[in-house]
Amino acid sequence: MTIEVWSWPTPNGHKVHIALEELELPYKVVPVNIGKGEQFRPEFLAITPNHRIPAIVDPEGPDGRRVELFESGAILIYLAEKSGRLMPSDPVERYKALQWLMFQMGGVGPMFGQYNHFAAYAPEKIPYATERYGNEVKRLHNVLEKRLSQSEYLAGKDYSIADIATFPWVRNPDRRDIDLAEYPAVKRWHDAIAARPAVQRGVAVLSENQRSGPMNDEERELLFGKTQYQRR
Ligand SMILES: N[C@@H](CCC(=O)N[C@@H](CS)C(=O)NCC(=O)O)C(=O)O
Repeated sequence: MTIEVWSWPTPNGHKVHIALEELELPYKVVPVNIGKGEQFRPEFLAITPNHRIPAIVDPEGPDGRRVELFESGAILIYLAEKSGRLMPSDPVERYKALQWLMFQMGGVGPMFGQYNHFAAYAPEKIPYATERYGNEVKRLHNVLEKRLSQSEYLAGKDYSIADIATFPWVRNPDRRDIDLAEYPAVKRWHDAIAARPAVQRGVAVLSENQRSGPMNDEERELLFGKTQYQRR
């Protein structure tokens, strides 16, 4: 049975595309153009009240029951458990995989995202904000560097959903003014993951829609203006 992936080519979308490519599970992408406000459509809100991609619908979940899920971390855990792969079998490494997945979801994603916002999208430059989030981006890279200088992958010796969650955020380091040469273990890990054929297929999903250049007024309004904050 085909899993529906409601998504767009952003780091949180890439995570799910990469996992599905690694697992070779049949899936169909339903594009949700977040620059055109498609995240606010009723059919998407019926799956996720948070109106953010990614979300999945698996018509054949546990015991044949339909599963609808949002939050990329929960989706990665679901896919790993469904397939029995991408999660270490060793119980200690399994908790490590969950720990680093939470570190990505609670730290890397939100902090890097805020840095992108203030460095690239804010209409005025606010030095306190760019400095605060820029410092967090560097601190989080230092944490990753420390871990990856002691361990091949984030969870341990095996590639796992923790790596899949983190890779799309570490890719394109220049967007966050990061030079990976300063983080050699992160660079070693990044290059190994970037070379995986499934990762290359995953980041290519919907890539023809990848946004580039400055944000237009419509996108700005949808993502950061009244439409975004309307009560639904
Ligand atoms: N914690 C969520 C974050 C999802 C998220 O922020 N998605 C962004 C794209 S990366 C989005 O859909 N933005 C649309 C909007 O802000 O309206 C997850 O990991 O799934």
